[in-house]
Amino acid sequence: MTDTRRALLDALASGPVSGPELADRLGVSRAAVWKQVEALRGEGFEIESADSGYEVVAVPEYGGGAIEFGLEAPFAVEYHDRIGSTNDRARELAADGAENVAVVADEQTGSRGRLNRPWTSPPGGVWLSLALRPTRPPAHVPAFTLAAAAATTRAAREAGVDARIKWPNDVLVSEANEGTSERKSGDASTVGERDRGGKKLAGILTEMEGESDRVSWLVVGIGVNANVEAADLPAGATSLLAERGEPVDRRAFVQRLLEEFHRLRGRPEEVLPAWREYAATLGRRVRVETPDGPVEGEAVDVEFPGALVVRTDAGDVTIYAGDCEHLRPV
Ligand code: BT5
Repeated sequence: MTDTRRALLDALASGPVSGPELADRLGVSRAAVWKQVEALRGEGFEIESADSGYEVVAVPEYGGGAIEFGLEAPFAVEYHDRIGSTNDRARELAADGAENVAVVADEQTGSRGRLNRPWTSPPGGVWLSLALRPTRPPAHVPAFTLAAAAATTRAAREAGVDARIKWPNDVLVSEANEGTSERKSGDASTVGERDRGGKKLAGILTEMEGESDRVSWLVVGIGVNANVEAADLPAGATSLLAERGEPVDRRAFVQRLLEEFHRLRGRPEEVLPAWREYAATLGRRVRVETPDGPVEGEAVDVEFPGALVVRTDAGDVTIYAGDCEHLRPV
């Protein structure tokens, strides 16, 4: 169903096209074409039918069809006004064999971050999960997370927001008072000379199923605080709306994000350079909480598939997973 809609939207995007021609191109009956056109009208598309055929004269502001119309990336979009978690839905679809489906919601009621941390998803955000089936081993999966972070950052920058990436997957906006200390009560082990590195604009949660040499499916969940008031977000968060002072066109934003992600996944050699270009972490003093304990030093590089190299007093340490905090320069 979504595949036919996507094919219909692609055909309509290039100009007026007649019913019989659409039926022919899509390999369905004319009645099926008419039904799909009616469904698009129901979604808010204005479609005129003249002698030259069907013509789209107005596209709805947001929604599945709106994102697919003119999208230069091969994703079908399943849109929900409200859902528990787009990652959960994408996992379901992926387990059923879906590929290149983007589940998008206006609001989530049970969304999560990494390690099952809560993720706040009020209406107006961009809550999006991609169901993918890459022909790569599980060891390469972190590169998809970096690609998603780079794509999100690029889309935010194109929307006029000075976004940067904090390793591995946080998209931040620098705070005007960057570098001021933030003391955390009850955390006596640290000097208190730390900052968050900025306010969090977006986060990414990647989940997968597979065997040691083969990924069966991958879900990349991207949460962007788009048209959300900062007051409706946790402390330390920001939104495109708050940074821009006006709402963003979510349809164009999601299209750019998907197109950029699609471009990067096809060019793995460009992922790290793209990530490095936007990195806020490289060159910074950091403290990373790893499963083996904290590591403190200067973040000097990121290596395939997404490991952070930290220069410590005891030499370089390569970190594959952890929570990273930017420290104030000494
Ligand atoms: C993340 O986790 O940053 C990954 C977030 C992924 C969310 C997307 S939305 C679409 C898809 N569906 C889902 O159910 N999830 C994905 P982590 O690095 O663990 O950060 C979580 C922490 O960020 C929380 O503990 C809060 O402190 C903070 N936080 C929660 N909601 C936030 C928000 N909307 N904006 C900024 N920070 C937030």
